[in-house]
Amino acid sequence: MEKYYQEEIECMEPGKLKELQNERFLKQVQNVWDNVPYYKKKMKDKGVSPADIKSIDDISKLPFVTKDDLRETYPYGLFAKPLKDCVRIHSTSGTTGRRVVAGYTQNDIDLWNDCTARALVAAGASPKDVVQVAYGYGLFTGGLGLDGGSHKLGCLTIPMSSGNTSRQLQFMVDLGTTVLCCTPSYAAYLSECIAEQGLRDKIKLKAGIFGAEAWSQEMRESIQEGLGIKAFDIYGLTELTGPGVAYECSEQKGMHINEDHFIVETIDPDTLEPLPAGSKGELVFTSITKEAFPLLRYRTKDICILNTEKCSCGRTHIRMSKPMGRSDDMLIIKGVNVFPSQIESVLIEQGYQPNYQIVVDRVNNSDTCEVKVEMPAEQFTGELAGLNRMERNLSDAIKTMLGIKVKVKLVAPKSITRSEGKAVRVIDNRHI
Ligand code: DLL
Repeated sequence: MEKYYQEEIECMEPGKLKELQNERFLKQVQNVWDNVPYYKKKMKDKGVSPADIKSIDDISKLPFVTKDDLRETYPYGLFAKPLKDCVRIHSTSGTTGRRVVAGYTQNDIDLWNDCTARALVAAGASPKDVVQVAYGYGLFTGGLGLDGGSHKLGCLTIPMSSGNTSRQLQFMVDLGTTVLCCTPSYAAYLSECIAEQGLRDKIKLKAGIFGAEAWSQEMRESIQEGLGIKAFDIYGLTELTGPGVAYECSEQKGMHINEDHFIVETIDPDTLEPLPAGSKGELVFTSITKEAFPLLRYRTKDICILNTEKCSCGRTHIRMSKPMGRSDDMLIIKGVNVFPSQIESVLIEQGYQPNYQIVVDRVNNSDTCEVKVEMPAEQFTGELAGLNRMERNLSDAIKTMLGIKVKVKLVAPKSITRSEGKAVRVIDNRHI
């Protein structure tokens, strides 16, 4: 287990870490120049070659890579290794355009598993734990990602995948699951079912590792209370391996980025200029150990704040805040920027469960926004008429948070479809 709390790496003095990053970074730049013609061309187009890159301080001379580059080079155009050296593919669940295909060598998988094992250790797991992996297995990276870390750490791993909620609960009780890994929205649903079925005293859960979608601090508190656990955030994306790019420690104050594998920057998404730590910006990552599918300066579209302060857990790796949503997910309603997680915070603060859907439309050239929210089951009398005051109160609270008026519609408990993976919170009819 000590091996996966890699003190010599995770608590490395910043100067030494930079040395390690430098060495890996320079090797990676040369690697993509030599082995990925698309990169070589992109670098040449920007008038830069490996000779111009002397250290990480020159990183901003390199061109960015965006999802468009990945689509253009689909499926293998950014691979730096021949296919005979690759052992796995994962792919994004992207709904528009071509899917993104990421490749892994065996070494890539081993290092990725180290990253998720670190996340498990940071959440308090040890080989004594029973880890139920309820992220989807398959092309999505969640299932196999946490599964790999759990195996590495030596935990008893239950490879459930997502869905089949009654079997999830049965195994959780019968097999004595202590650590649950799934999306926060599925964790909230499991918590709801556990309460309904009176299973709270029969479960042995102590921690959950939840990520893959935005979730608010209020939602964390609600899950922690419902399941009687500590709920830890985990971040990652397919393009960079999957879960485990960053993870929370016992302090639960931001996610430590695995900086020995990823160099992080934040940029202003409009000017593309690098921003200092502490400013809100788009996350950009450079993978310095990936062999099959290395990405330099990949623009994630995730908006967040970096924190360089030393963490009381002892880890020195920089921390990222919870992403405030993807710039992709950000809605512009009546000219105002709105992230679904802001609405979620208000709902939970007002005593509702995070079961909601935001429907945006355009009527007579003007945006409309309706937030459907489930009535708390204990207050529901079977009658939806006459709830105007509750709806108005909620609408006022949302207006205080966002500055715009939205229509709130209370709906019957359980009428909004539950998610077993990433929840669909927004239906935007303006683009149909
Ligand atoms: O969601 C990988 C993952 C699996 C992460 C399991 C954590 C746990 P993708 O499907 O490629 O990969 O989606 C990546 O999901 O750019 C973020 O916008 C969002 N995301 C991931 N983790 C978080 C998180 C996986 N903890 C995209 N909080 C990313 C908020 C997250 N958003």
